[in-house]
Amino acid sequence: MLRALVCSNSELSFLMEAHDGLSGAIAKRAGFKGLWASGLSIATSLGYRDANEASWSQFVDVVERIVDSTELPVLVDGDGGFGNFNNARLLARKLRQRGAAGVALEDSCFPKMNSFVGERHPLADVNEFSGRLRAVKDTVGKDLVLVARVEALIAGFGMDEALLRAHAYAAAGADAILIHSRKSTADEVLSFVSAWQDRLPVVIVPTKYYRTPVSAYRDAGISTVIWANHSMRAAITAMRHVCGRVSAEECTEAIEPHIATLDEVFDLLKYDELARAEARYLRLP
Ligand code: SPV
Ligand code: MG
Repeated sequence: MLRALVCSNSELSFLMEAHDGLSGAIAKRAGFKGLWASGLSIATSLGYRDANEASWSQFVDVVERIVDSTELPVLVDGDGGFGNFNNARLLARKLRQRGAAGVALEDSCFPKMNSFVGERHPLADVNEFSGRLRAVKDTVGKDLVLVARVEALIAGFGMDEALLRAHAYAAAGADAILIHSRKSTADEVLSFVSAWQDRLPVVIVPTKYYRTPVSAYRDAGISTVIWANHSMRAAITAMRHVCGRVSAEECTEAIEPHIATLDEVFDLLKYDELARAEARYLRLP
């Protein structure tokens, strides 16, 4: 299913960020057909920075909850693979075991830093990173969609370097290329796509260039848009608001109409199914 979403150039697909089972369930209710297990959002929800502070196993545990609670195809942000080719293929195997549908690997060095923090990130050597991709492809290639993420524009190395890397990663077996940009317009992403000429499907993350209408991406033949961190950021705003009011007012009456009811919580997590299962299976003496 993820292959159909990400690897088709004929229709633009959308992946919504999830950072836990709850945000995954909410995205599913909103109609999203696939999810992005965001490294930034998962790290943030665990109280870590997006700098490989969370271990790969902590990360995989969260992915398991997202997959299990939503049963949607999940493209996992695998950062740089948590090390060399061997760490990357181990991560990919574990993600396959937990039911992920795909993994995106970026050409960063371990430990990585979030793409929007700092200016000139060190990039991995092209050949070394291609080896990481090949190792993942050889290990899980039949079962997981492999997205190679090019950080050259983010790191300020320019379009030629981005294209050179995308070609190398395609040759290494990637199923799609994620081209990332920190610009406030989509210009450089769209230039990349026109120079790339549909060689592999292109995935984008319009976090900074959020004003561009998605029709521009459809026209350009982009395959997938990832809304990478919006539920996590929405949660921060909502929780900050509620905590501030409750702290100041020493009372929850005023915020009660503005937060989800308990019935909504029970509905989201399908407590009704549990009640039906109890009626069927629970025979108390
Ligand atoms: C993430 O969601 O963790 C991403 C996208 O990798 S970004 O934060 O833009 O690097
Ligand atoms: Mg990330």
